[in-house]
Amino acid sequence: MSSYYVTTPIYYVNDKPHIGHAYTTVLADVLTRFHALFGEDSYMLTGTDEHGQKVQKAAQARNMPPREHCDETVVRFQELWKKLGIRNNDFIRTTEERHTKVVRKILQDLYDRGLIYKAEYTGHYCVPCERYFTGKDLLEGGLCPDCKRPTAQLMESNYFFKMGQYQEWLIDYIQSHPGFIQPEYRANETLGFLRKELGDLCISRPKSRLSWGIELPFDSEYVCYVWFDALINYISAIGYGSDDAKFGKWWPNAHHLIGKDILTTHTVYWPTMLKAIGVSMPKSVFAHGWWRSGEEKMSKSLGNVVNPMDMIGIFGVDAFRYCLMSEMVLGQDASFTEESFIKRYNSDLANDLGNMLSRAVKLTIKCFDSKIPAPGEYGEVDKELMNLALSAAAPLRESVENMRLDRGVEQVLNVVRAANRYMEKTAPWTLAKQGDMTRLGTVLYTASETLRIVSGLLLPVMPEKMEKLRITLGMSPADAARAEYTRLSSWGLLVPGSSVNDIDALFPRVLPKENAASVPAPSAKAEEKKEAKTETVAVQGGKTVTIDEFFRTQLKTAKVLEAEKVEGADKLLKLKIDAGGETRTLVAGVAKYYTPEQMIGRVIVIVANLKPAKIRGIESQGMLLAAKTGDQLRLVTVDGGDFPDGASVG
Ligand code: ME8
Repeated sequence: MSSYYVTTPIYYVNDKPHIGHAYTTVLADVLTRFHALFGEDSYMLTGTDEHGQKVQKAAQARNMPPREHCDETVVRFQELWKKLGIRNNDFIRTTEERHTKVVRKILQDLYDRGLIYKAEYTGHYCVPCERYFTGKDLLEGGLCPDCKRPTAQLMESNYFFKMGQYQEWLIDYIQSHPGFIQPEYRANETLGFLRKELGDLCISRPKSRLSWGIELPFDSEYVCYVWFDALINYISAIGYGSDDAKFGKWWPNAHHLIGKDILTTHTVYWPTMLKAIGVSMPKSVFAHGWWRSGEEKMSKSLGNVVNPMDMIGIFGVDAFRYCLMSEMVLGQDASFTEESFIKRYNSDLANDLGNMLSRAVKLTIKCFDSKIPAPGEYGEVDKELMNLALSAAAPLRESVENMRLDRGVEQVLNVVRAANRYMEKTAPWTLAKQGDMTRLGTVLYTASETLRIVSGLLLPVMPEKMEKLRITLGMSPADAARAEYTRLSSWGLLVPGSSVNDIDALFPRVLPKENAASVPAPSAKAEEKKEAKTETVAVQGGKTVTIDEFFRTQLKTAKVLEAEKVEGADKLLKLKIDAGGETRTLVAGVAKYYTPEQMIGRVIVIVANLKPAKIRGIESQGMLLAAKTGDQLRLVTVDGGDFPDGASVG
């Protein structure tokens, strides 16, 4: 069995985790689960970077010893990962002995071999980046080339790693290993950096200036530079120098995920360090882009940093994972807005996937006593969907392997959309009405089996929700949680006769903050008008609404149970309707066009989240839709007539 080892950066414990940290970690988890699904032995590492100036300063600000500060802050990361369903195999803290031991061993070895030396140094130091720069690296005004903040000039004795001697080797390695740095343009960025002479790397900090770090084994006056210490986590955690079998198993297939901010450390410092200690290169270093807050950089000073816990509160864990994966094209920057996530959630999950599931399950419950029906003979339309579902796994795999998760997810959603169209074409609700149980069985089986496949393909992204979906389809909990690649390109694995379960909406629609309640109550005058005129929804020329604005209006199907004239108002009918398990009263201005008898039994479309209004002393809980021209009025209904009550329209 081939192996797959993926790492995230280890995060500084100077603050609480934000959406950027959550993104890289969810990405690593999704990749690990996908590779496991493809039959690979997969291993994920994450952790925390606990030494250095940033952490020391954060601890000082809290008036706390750094160790205590780390012990407290690390929990925030660990708890968030648990909450986000991250199944990391290990969590490394750079203050753990298993790590510090390896760092000290490497330092001593390099020192003994003359690859680390002491020298007097004058340079420009950037405190936030914890890096030295030479004068020629600096931007105008002596600013740091990375964070663009002022640097300080420093002169001190320090220890240096002979990084410069590997420059030619590194250029050659990058050029001859095309997949090593990804995306390709990031490799070009590193090669651009390597066009300038590569200096040696200062790997120490005098304790007089910074005491929070790993003491150099050959000079107790110094601690190790935080980056030299941190990068080593990728090998110390998997048994470098202590467990050869473990190290030999994972390291040959190591993949580092990083944000584009830490490209140089991972594609220049780290490879030269590995080269010096005689360890092979990781298979790949993938730098993803930056989440921006709308169009702005996300930063504490701008106060626009997105807290993942808030997003979990709005969307739930799995849908948040889904939105993170589908909203960022890997490698490129992405703009985060709550609206764009809500839009993605409502269209892909609430509408496409959630709706498809509820259509299939509700009819199975109603028409087959909650048992998956056996399919009869498949027709062309069934085979078309079947083939689409069966051929979804391969392109998804290709997209994942090419680090195009957004595209992979979209391909699966396209199958879901095709399944919804299939339901409209085959109209199982009409088959039910006609009592054509054989054909109905085939349609529902085809729909459910398609859902089994797509939910299996989406398990790595939404493990909890997809497991729930699969249990709803009558799969055993063990089967529901287990996705095997071959089972996702095989047909007929749902067992006829197994019991489906009724569930609440898997993905209840999320309304934007300023929504629903803000629909104004009609004034008395407006009420009068309403009596005379049944309202229709129209888009005026030139005045467009966004999809989110549109979906603030909840449209639903409902069945008219009772209808009667409103006393003293010749235009109004009082209706009792079933809006999907709830009975409501509606007052509608349709009496001139429909008799009460004509209304009873009809499936109409209503605005379900309209603020109730009193009309002629009767509380009207919603509004029906109708089309009107001249003196004609027709109800808006659902094609095919007999359609479940309470279905969303949009
Ligand atoms: O750099 N968008 O830790 P760190 C996307 N300790 N990803 C983001 C992001 C954003 N706006 N902000 C942060 C360090 N990230 C070092 C790493 S590794 C040996 C040492 C993610 O806490 C992204 O993965 O500053 C980035 O690389 C990482 O958080 C930086 O986390």
